[in-house]
Amino acid sequence: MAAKSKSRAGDLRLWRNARLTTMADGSAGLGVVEHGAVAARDGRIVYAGPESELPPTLALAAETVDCEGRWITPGLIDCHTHLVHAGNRANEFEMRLAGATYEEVARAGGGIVSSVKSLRAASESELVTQSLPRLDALIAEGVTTVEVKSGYGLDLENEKKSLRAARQLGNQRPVTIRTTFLGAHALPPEAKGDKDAFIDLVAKEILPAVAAEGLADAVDGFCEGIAFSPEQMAHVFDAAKAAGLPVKLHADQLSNLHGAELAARYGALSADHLEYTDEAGAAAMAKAGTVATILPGAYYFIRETKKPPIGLFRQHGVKMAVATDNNPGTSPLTSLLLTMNMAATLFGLTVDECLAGVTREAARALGLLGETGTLEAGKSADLAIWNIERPAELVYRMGFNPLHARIWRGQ
Ligand code: DI6
Ligand code: FE
Repeated sequence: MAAKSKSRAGDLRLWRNARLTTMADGSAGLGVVEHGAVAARDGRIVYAGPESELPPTLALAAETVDCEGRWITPGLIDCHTHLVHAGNRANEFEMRLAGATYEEVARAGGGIVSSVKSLRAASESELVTQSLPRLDALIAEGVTTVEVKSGYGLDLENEKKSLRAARQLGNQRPVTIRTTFLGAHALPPEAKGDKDAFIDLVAKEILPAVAAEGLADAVDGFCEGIAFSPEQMAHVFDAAKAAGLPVKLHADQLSNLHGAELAARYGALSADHLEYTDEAGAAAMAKAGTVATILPGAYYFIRETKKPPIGLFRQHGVKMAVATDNNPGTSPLTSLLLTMNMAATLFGLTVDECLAGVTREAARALGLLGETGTLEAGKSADLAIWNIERPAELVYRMGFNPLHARIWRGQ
């Protein structure tokens, strides 16, 4: 008993003499607290606010860190990645530099299907080994939660292998991993062009089996001319619903198939990309509480020219998350800081929107807002401590990492 209470006391940690962006929902802007402190017990925040109002019992923490005026933000969250993949597609990058479009590359047998080949040839442990450096790059910038999608396996065994590899990443590093089943990402070669039959297989066999093994936290799909129709995606979403899993959607990235409205109709956690989304789509998302996940890395990399309708999202009150979309085909990007710069520079997001997009709104897009994404009592003590003078520096710099320390679940 004595030993236990001693170890509990040892789990009380305090970061003081800091400036906070609490990002608390409903607080103005970033929820800035000058002269702030954060206390955590057993990995959970028990206090975040002015140091002058810190309860005296917490001031006696076993371990106190003087932050010397540094800024503390919530640990960053990358809420949309295809981090688990094998090999790379630098060859296609060269083709595109020579003039081919993403759709042309895809139709010529390149694109997602070439990554499917590589992933199927890799073992689970090879996948983990290849993915860890990408995860480490995110972690080095203060990321404490990462969403990882499957979608390069496209059959039961390889989809399960991808999701197990993703879960492994979370065992090997101090980071929260959320997995998303993206079976409806592309048509595998063995489907011989029959999209309906493949979607049937995904909905009736692969998804239920993946769900039964608890390998997925959510279900996603690619709703696009080069991928699957809204009707086909609805079939997958019905299966997700039956399995009790929340849904997300790659929507309106290259054309307007009204994917945003479909996502909203299913109460999706998020709809992602959204370059071609129209006002009806934005209105439907607002009504459903579906987060718009903005992915400027893919927009930049494929040299898209149509920007997502940020003005409409603001006007309708759609919450916006910002993520890397790390993938080998359209966004080989492993910097969430640079992603914020792109969201600001390319799409005109404000500093506050960018920072909310990689913290509170990213948590919301994962259904994790009760758990992380803001500095508030009760949440996981996921913190990033920065060597900056003002929060705007996190968005302003390109390719510079001012992280001082990163805390995940209090450690
Ligand atoms: N949209 C994308 O940008 C990626 N997947 C998707 O649904 C592309 C993935 C790839 O090309 O490998
Ligand atoms: Fe994606």
